[in-house]
Amino acid sequence: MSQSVHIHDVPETFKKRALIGSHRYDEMYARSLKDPTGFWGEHGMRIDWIKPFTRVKDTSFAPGAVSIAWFQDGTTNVSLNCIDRHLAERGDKVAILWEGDDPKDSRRITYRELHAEVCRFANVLKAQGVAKGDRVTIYMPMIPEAAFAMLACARIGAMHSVVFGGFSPDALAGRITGCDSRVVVTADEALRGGRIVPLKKNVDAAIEKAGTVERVVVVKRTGADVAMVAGRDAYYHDLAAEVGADCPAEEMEAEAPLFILYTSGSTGQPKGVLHTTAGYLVYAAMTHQYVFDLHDDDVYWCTADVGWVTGHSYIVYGPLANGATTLMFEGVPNYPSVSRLWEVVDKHKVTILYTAPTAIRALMGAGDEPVRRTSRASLRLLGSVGEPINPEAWEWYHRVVGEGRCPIVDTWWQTETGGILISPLPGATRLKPGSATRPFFGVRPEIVDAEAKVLEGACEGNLVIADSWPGQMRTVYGDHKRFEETYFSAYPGKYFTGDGCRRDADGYHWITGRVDDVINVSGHRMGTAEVESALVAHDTVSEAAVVGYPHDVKGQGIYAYVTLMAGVEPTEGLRKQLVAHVRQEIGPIASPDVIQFAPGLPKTRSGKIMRRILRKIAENELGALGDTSTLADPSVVDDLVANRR
Ligand code: 6R9
Repeated sequence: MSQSVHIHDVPETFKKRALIGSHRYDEMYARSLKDPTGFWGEHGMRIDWIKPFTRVKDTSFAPGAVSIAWFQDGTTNVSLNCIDRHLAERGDKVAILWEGDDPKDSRRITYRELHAEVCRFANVLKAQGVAKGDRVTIYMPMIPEAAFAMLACARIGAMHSVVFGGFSPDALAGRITGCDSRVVVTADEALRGGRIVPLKKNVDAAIEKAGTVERVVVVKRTGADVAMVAGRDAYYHDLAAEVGADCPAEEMEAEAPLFILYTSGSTGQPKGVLHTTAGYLVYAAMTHQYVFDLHDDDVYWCTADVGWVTGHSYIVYGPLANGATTLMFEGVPNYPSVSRLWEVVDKHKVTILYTAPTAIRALMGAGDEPVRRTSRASLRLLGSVGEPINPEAWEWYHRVVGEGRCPIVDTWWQTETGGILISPLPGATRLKPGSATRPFFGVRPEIVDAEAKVLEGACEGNLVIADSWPGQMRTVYGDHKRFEETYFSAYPGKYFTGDGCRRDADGYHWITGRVDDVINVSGHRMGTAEVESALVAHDTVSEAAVVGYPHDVKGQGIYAYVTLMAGVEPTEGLRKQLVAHVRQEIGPIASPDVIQFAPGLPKTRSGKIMRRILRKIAENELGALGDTSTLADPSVVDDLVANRR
């Protein structure tokens, strides 16, 4: 296998100019493991402190006593670090470069303007009664006001919970009540790919289910005439006119909560992943600087949505903490044409582009010409995130998009990890297409087998992390027990990632995908349990089992086996209804690609659904069904195979 891997050397340009070369990586990595306190004590100084820390690392993964604190006796404020401290030297530098859905729309917001905008937004929130420790739900399009709202929360010490604008009212309601938000920040409508998303209307529907909301702040995006509830809803521009553009930043403890971000797991409803102040920011800023080899003149573009962790760490917090110019894109890669990404690169002279394999595969499918007709001469580095990137897509991204000149950093990490844990550093790491390569400083990945034995050398198994790093999530909001059970019980004393991983003889890591019941559809994380519970909530459905299967563009598609209530006819119309029902319950990203009506599901005698078999059938690996003799009724398998879609 390793013989067939096409290795890409570090380009000369990066050898000369990169922040971290290969010797320096080896040295720094070794030190970070040998002396974490000394190492992070130094790197903790990359942010400004109000009161400096004296303690560095207070972390324990011990069973029943997991607790994680970094720099805990220091105080600071994230918005001071992302804005105010840059004003003296970079006040006129563009902080946020916004590209609208319509190629004619763009905005440049300097650090000085960002300061005024965020202060004003913070004062608006305060006037709505938001105080330190409160939770604010942000349900916004990709417009600068989304970032202003996040930073405004950070400035006054409120936690934000950003909910992706593609989620349905029901999903939004669950996330509002999950953290008892009294205030929601939204926009009248979102605009994506020329299409309208009725955000305010969705908020109204969500609030009917979630009783906690007292105030809705509505930013005007399209100017549509939306319903406003008197006493509850107000337009941002009206509120902003009544407050000043100066707002002092709250002094926050290092471990004060910064944000909650809901993410899918293998069981139950989405969990509120909690990140805190200082460790998160140090880690987001440091990974952003080193992984992207950031220089002061870079124009950096991450195409994620702020509704996902990638948008938090690598559109907003990491880049702004580093005083970078971060591009924020409202649109989609194929509107108005499949050349859009490359046109935006040329228009704004983007130097670093960070996107997802699903976008790369979709654009690769449109051929080379839409790329070739643009220049892309400004690009010097490419990045990938969200799911494994197949070597074909990697090579296309490298050869066609990057003209063979730009290294690709394939960055492996998770909502829970706060920042990148495994990735090449472009000036230090020879690249193997499809491999996330080596750990970042301070990160101790291990590969374990089912018996928790740590495997050495070249091996394959489950990926765990043996010690804490500053960006790690601290708890599941309001449910520390669930935090311990989810991440620290499978391999006691270690953080379990939920991913499988192969390590080759060079110590390179190849993520093989989730080993739990989480699927990754176009880089979006989805719990099969969530889709199942949406399906069984429909009147006609008695039982449902959902698995992932390989999909050319999305990475994984959603395959649902559905058992109907007695007497219900399995029609095409019903199939469409069920897909629509899941979209309504969760959102379009959860739409099943395939629904197979199944009179029975394969179950063990104790009633447990054998997902392994369902996965094999969905993958069309019918020869590999394995032992079916332990099933309560082995004949259901024949029916499933015969009616495979
Ligand atoms: C950042 C983010 C996390 C899951 C993760 C893994 C998959 C992310 C990857 C990757 C292979 C990469 N994943 N990056 N797999 N190579 N470079 O995506 O967070 O939405 O929480 O998803 O995504 O399976 O466990 P999140």
